[in-house]
Amino acid sequence: MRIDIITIFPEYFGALDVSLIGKAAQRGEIAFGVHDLRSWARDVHRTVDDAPFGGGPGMVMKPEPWAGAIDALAGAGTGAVTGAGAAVGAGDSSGDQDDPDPDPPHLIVPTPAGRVFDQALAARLAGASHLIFACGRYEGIDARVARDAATRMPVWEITIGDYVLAGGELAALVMIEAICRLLPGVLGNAGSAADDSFGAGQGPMAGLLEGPAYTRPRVWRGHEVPAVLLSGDHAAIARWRRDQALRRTARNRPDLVERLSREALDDRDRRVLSEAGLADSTEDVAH
Ligand code: JDH
Repeated sequence: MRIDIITIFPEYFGALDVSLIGKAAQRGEIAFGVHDLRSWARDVHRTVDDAPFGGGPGMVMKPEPWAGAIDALAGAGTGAVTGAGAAVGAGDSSGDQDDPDPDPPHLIVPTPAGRVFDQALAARLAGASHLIFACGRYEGIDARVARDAATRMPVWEITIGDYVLAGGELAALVMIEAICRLLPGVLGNAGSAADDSFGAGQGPMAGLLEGPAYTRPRVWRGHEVPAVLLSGDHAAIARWRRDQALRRTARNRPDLVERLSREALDDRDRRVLSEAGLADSTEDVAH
């Protein structure tokens, strides 16, 4: 997979050199390109923002530098990255409307006004061969940039959640990590990404949060590991883990409990949930 990122703060993306994603990039499994939007600004001050039409607070990002960046990078899926100001000759058909790219890049625009990012969307985007992240600042990017790009490629306006960040960079990093760990060969532990379905997808724990995990020492600061986990009774361990998952989901994510199908619950599940339902949802982890 190729991932291009357009930003006025390239330094944020130093995080991509680290850990499993950094190693996958070193092995050539993911190709990252981090691009300074100001490279496509034309004036001596390299201006990328302007006052909003219609009035209001703050500044809006000007469309022209974004168009320059997106046009240059959208042709980069298979061949060389086209730099700012590179000539587009008469023989270059990359911009022709009657010659659509069979595997175009997907443009991802982090924005508080987007659809909410989730694991299903991460999995879909992990199937693309080229992603371009457009990381805005200020009050966001002139709306015509996404509208214009959508005539040539899929455009996704996405938020990572209901809180307000100062720009799209951290949202892009969150999405990139969630997407890249799904790519074959990126994870050190080959089973971990597939195991996600244990919680979110198929299987006995579908739709539930994970319960607690423990490792050595068996007693730490006076807190003991639950005895059932040391019992060697695999059926009892599975049932205990399910109880814990149900209790934690009832407490932290009542919206997920609502979505559980009736058939997915046995009598004991229902009893565990109704007892958990009596708990005060403001109780903390110690209760
Ligand atoms: C991209 C600029 C800053 C701040 C206007 C919006 C009141 C608009 N989950 C997420 N939170 N924030 C972002 C995000 C923020 C961004 C950009 C992504 C580009 N900004 C910005 C405030 C506004 N504001 C909220 N309303 C309730 C008006 C942009 C994000 C993601 N993904």
